[in-house]
Amino acid sequence: MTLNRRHFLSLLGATTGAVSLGLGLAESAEAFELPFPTAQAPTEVFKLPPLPYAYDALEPVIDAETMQFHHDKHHAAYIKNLNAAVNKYPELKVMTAEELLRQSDTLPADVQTAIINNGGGHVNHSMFWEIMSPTGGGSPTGSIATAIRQSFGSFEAFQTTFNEAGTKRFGSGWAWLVMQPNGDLQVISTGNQDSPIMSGLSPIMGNDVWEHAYYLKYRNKRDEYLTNWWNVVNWPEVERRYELAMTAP
Ligand code: MN3
Repeated sequence: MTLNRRHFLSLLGATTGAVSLGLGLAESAEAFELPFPTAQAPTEVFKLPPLPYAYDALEPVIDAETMQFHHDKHHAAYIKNLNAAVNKYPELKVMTAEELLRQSDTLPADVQTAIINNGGGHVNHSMFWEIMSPTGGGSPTGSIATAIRQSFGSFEAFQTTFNEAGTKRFGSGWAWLVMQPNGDLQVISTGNQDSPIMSGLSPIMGNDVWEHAYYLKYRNKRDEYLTNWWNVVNWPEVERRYELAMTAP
C-alpha cells in the first residue's frame, strides 16, 4: 500500500493518530518530510489594541453589539490581514502602519492593496476608538476649538460640513477633519479604508460611515448616526491629535 502525503495526513486526522497505522509519529514525520511541525510561525508585528472602555460604554449612541463586532471582528480582521501581507516582506515589518501608508505607492505590487486596505483599517480604527469616550460630547475647547472657528466660522458650521461629508460618501468610507501640510484644517471624505495619510494629510478626527459602524441600531439612517455621534466625541483626545499634527516635522 502506498500513501501520498495528503492521504497519509488525512488518515492521521481521521484516526486517533499514527499508532493506529502501526507507525511511530516521529518516524512517520521524518519519512514524509512534513513541513509544518518544525516551521516557525512568523512574528505578528501588528496587534489589536484593546478597546479603551466597555462595549456598552457608548450607549445609547452606539450599541454594545455593534462595538463588539466592530472591534473584535472587523478591526481584528484588518490586523490579521495586515500581518499576513507584511509577513511576505520582512523589510516591511520594521515599519509602522503609518509609515507603510505614507509610502503606499512604493509597496510591492502583490501586497499593496492589502496594506492600503488593512493598514488603513488598522490606523483608522485605532484612532476611532480613542476619539470617542463615554464622557464625550459637548463643544471642543482650547486650541482645536479656536482652529475650528477660524477655519469654518463656527463649531456648528464645522459639524454641518463634516456630517455632509459623511452622508454624501457613496458606499463605505470615512468623514474626516484633516490638517494639510501648511497647517490648514479641511473636511474631506475617503472611500473604503483609504487613510488621509496616503495623501500627505494628518487625520485629526474621523467618523466611520461603513454600514458595520451603525446599521444594527440606525439601519439606513446614516444621517441620524452622524448627528448622534457628536455626543461621544472625545475632544481632549482630538485636541491632543491636533497639537501633535501641529508640531510634527
Ligand atoms: Mn469600521
